[in-house]
Amino acid sequence: MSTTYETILIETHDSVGLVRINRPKVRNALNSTVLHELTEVLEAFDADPQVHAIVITGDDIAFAAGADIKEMADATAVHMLTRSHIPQFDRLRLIHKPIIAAVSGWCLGGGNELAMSCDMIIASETARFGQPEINLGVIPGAGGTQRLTRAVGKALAMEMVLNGRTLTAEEARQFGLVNRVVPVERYLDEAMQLAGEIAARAPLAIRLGKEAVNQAFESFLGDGLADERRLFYLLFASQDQKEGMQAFVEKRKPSWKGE
Ligand code: CO8
Repeated sequence: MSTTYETILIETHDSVGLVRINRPKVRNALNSTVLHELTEVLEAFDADPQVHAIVITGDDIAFAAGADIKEMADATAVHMLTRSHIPQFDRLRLIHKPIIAAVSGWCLGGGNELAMSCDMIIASETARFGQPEINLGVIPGAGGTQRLTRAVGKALAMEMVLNGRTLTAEEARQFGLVNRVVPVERYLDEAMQLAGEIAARAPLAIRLGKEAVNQAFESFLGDGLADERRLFYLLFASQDQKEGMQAFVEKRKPSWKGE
């Protein structure tokens, strides 16, 4: 992994990898360089045995105000089809380790799609969520119509996609888009703490638990139930399952090996 990037900053804190989108002058708009660098770092964290969970954040003013409109404004349909950076989102879907979005300020368009591609969202009280693409004469293009609808339901998703309605952090929590809302001074610490707690748990169960919950989003119920059962059975081939259940029986803390 290269240590310096043009548009993001990376750190590791114990077993948590942290990525900050770093284009504050343009409200962290996601140009092709951000998406390329972000994907590269997430894949590197995914492959790093020292990292067990990942946090993505922006800054207090913006998580990300969407795709970079200036980069896209003159694109043709053929350009978008053949050279768009949206397929990077498909690579994000393949990350095995849990990813938490720590969101403050604007979380719009592709920024909201990025946050929703993460596994959980911790929001500051100042966070604002929306899919304002309709104001630009387009629609969400990186999963917004699908993930938003599954998260908040059809009626509200329609209002957001067709009328550009934005949600306050508290509304987003009530509608199930975000896990919790905390003061702006705390959102990153809160996300790092949650990531740290998850990172200390049994790695194989975390990986398969993420896969199983995502199946609920990405398959019909019957397929999801069958997949969940298969993954559940599979964990009984791990030492961590033996250790976890034995530790419970012996009333002691388990020691996870990731094997
Ligand atoms: N793209 C490019 N530049 C941006 C963007 C953006 N999305 N958002 C803000 N900026 C720039 C502004 O142009 C401005 O630049 P400059 O200083 O050079 O004029 C600077 O950031 C500051 O912006 P504002 O002065 O407008 O700041 P405000 O605090 O007044 O407003 C807002 C902040 C509300 C975020 C406002 O900037 C805004 O509405 N931005 C556009 C939001 C938007 O429409 N997002 C959707 C974009 S389309 C999209 O995401 C499609 C997704 C499909 C695929 C996704 C792939 C990643």
